[in-house]
Amino acid sequence: MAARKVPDLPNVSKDDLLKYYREMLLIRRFEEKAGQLYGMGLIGGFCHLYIGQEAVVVGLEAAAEEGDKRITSYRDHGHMLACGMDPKGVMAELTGREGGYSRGKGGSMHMFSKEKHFYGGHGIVGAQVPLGAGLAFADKYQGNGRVTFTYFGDGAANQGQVYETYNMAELWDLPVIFVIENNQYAMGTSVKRSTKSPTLWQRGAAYGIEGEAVDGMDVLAVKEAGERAVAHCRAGKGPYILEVMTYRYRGHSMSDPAKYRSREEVQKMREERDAIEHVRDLLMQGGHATDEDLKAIDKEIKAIVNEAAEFAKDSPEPDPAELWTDIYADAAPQTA
Ligand SMILES: Cc1ncc(C[n+]2csc(CCOP(=O)(O)OP(=O)(O)O)c2C)c(N)n1
Ligand SMILES: [Mg+2]
Repeated sequence: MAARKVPDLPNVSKDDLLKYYREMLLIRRFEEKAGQLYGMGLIGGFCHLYIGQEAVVVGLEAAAEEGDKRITSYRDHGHMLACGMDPKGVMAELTGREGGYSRGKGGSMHMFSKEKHFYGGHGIVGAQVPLGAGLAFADKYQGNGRVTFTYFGDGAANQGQVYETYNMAELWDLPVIFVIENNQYAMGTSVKRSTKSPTLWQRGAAYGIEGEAVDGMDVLAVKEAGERAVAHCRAGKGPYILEVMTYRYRGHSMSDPAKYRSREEVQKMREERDAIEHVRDLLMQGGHATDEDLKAIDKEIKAIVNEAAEFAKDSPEPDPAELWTDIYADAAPQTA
């Protein structure tokens, strides 16, 4: 039997809406906990939180199918959770423990999951863009019908390698979705200070690539745009660009003093545009969930996150002998 539809929202069922709520909340609570652990000295190095941008990955994952791939930058915890990676393994990696996805040797920016088709976590701005096109090249070569979500930021969108990649991706009709997460800032530089062109997605037109801008604080709008992009790629029409307009509430990384924007600006986005609050309103106003129901979900999510943090704290640090493992890949089998 088809799931019950939410009135005035013909394209979404109550169950889907609750699913998106839960998934976005998991990312937010996970990131809040990561921020706490960082403050306690349990996470070292860089740590870039995704708080504020949750609707981007949750909306796009809702448009993806099993086997589709994703690759992103260093701001990657949300992408990992949204594609179903285990919060315990992610948190243990953040804290540099043996139970982490890279056995504690990669940290926040270097985690991968072959099972979930998550290809990192890349610290060099823009580096993942040609790699994403390479993944799509492999899929096209194998004719397996898969698409690759290649995420990058507004700052990365000013890099030359992005445009070299656009050219090749369109030339070869690669099934790659270029997702520009426009969160308005590249470290302390606002988009307004770094570029005069009003939109980033339209730059694809120079290479013949179609695309669109989408409201990244609205998970339903992101999902819909994602479905258009996926359909375009799976139909063999080549790449597609989604410029997702979003906002990060926290600093660039944990060491950002955030002097380049006002508290009021951040506060206004949180109060007026928050993606989780938006879905909460839809559920409450549609009469699909009570305050109690949503509190119970929050409790459940907090328990998952606490369990992940406990797992991370209890997991041992990697054995020193591990310094010499996983450095080189095994040689690929040679074919005649
Ligand atoms: C090639 C390179 N140049 C500079 C840096 C330093 N750096 C790290 S993140 C960043 C800003 C990127 O901003 P954006 O692409 O908008 O992504 P966001 O952090 O907003 O997610 C810079 C300049 C880097 N890591 N790599
Ligand atoms: Mg940015």
